[in-house]
Amino acid sequence: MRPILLWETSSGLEEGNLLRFLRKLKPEKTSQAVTKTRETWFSRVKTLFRSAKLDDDLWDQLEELLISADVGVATTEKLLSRLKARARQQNLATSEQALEALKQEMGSILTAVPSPGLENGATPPLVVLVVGVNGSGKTTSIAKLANLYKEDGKRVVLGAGDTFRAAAIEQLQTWGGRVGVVVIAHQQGADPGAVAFDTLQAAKARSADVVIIDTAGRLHTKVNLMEEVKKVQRIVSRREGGTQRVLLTLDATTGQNGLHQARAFAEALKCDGVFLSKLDGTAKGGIVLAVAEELKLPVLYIGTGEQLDDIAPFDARSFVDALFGDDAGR
Ligand SMILES: Nc1nc2c(ncn2[C@@H]2O[C@H](COP(=O)(O)OP(=O)(O)OP(=O)(O)O)[C@@H](O)[C@H]2O)c(=O)[nH]1
Ligand SMILES: [Mg+2]
Repeated sequence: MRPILLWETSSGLEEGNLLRFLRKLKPEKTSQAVTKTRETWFSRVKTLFRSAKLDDDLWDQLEELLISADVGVATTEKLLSRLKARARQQNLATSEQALEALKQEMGSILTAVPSPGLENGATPPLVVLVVGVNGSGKTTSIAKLANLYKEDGKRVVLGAGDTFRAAAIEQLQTWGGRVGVVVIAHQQGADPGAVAFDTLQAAKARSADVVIIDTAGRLHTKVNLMEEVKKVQRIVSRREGGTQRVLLTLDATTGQNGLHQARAFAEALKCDGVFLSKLDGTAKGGIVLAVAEELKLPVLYIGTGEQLDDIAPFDARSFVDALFGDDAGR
């Protein structure tokens, strides 16, 4: 028997409401979110290519601009060496051609990481455990996702797994009330594993389609707290049926330091993708390239503000176009 897919894949099956909805949302949200990055860095990249000859000086200036946009040293080196090789092999004569090649190379870094997405091919319930350092945007991003799914007609249950921080439970309950979804919670100080377990039970009783579990923010260096979140993951993964995913939130404004912390999470837990929050708050959106290249994790969603609908699914093409301002009029 064919499994019931929560959302249809793109393999010729009928497109679900969610995908249609997301596609509608996508370009302008992405474009707004990278306004600062575009104005600060990538317009300078464009100007550089417009005014300079294809020589070592251009490559040096490009390197500087990419590193200052938080693309990261390793990813910048890789981009430059691929670009230079291409310029040689394809005899690129003009800087316009080189700029086009740069965009293509950026696109290929972003699409090199396999990205099944959270939803594609998932069998209900889709259980998403959200992890990340303190203040990285976990709870807000959960509310945004819950809202998306709810608008798509899915039954959503949230689990208040951050039992550590004072007011964390109320924060999720407030969001849950605003979105109109059930929040399963224990008292502050309770075992987060028990909250996860109860949330899964409640989701089963309610035939939920989507379960999203919040966790306490933690520093990657705190071994006992990392063990605690691993335990929650084990409880989630023991659930029979459904699809379990781990979503890592990363605050785009924290740059290379955030990337370093995220790497530790990715090593400790098997993460399925990144929710890159606060992309609207940084001029250094180049971090997206470093996430793909250095963490080898797909960026699945971006946070574009503090409100419920400030979310966009990540799409490499829209992102690169938005960075270079090539998406006008879409
Ligand atoms: N501008 C902007 N602000 C965001 C975004 N996502 C979250 N925030 C803000 O970032 C702050 C922290 O967000 P939370 O969702 O509480 O982060 P958290 O990871 O749950 O924090 P802890 O539970 O303390 O670990 C809040 O003030 C949010 O409004 C975003 O995409 N853009
Ligand atoms: Mg939180």
